[in-house]
Amino acid sequence: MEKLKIAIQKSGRLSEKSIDLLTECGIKISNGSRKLKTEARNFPMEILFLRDDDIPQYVEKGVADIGILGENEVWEKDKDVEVIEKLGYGNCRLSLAIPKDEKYTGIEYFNNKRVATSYPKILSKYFTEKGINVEIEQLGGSVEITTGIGLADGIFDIVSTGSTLVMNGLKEVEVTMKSEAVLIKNKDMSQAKLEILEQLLFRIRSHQNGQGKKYVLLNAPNEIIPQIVNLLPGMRSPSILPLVNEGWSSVHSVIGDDDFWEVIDELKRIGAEGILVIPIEKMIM
Ligand code: PRT
Ligand code: ZN
Repeated sequence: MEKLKIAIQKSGRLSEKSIDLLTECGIKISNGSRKLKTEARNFPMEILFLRDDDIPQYVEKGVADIGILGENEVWEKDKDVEVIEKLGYGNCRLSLAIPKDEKYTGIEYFNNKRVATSYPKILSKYFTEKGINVEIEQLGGSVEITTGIGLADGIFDIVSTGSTLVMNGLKEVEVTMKSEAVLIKNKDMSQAKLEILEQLLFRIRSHQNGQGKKYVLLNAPNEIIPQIVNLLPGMRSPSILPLVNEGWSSVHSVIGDDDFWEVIDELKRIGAEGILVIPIEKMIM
């Protein structure tokens, strides 16, 4: 039987979360990331553990069918692969930063300056579009120290909390793009493999649909049900079940994490009782 080959990062920021995602999809992996290659025990999938930089190339050539990596790496490597799904972790931004005491005057600041980065392709495209002429110093890492030692006037790098910049006496002056982990695919996959991929995507989406949401059950006197329905629109609409206690109903619905406490406070205020909140593991749409 055909197996879908997926490449994930061997060791780094995305490794654990990528394994977790597969686990959430019910895919059991035997040997962890110590080997280069392993097989799923209960799903037609083979897992390759690679450096993230190499994943676009492996997927383009079809050595792996699909891969998980940061969007930033996909843009930089610019291989002929297709991004099929954003995965919601590994979030970061690609930013320009300069020494904190420099006065920033806007993007023209960078005209005829030297900028150090590990993302030369993305950066040169960015400045070309802006019509700014810069000299790019391409480095494999530790880009943030280059202004201090006189190698560059500014840097272009990945930022998440911003503390690395601060620690190195830099300030972020432009956020050029946002990135997160994505799933990429080879453009020429067999029908059998595409079918396995569909199955995987269905599981990933069901897991993601449940993220950031809670299941809510509560009891309420019938006369306030219209108000509750307004507060809890749910997936389609809430379920309402009569209670043995005459004139009362039980309401079941889904609520988002974002406005969770406001909605709960409002439900209590209008007279809902026995409110139960339950985490959602998967949500099949
Ligand atoms: O060995 P391999 O080549 O596989 O790994 P790598 O060292 O190239 O990548 P890794 O594991 O560092 O990152 C993998 C992916 O995680 C990146 O391609 C991004 O998509 C994503 N990601 C998310 C990050 C960060 N957040 C991040 N903060 N990648 C790197 N950083 C670094 C950044 O380069 C800088 O040095 O963290 C520092 C900044 O962090 P803050 O929090 O101080 O701002
Ligand atoms: Zn890398």
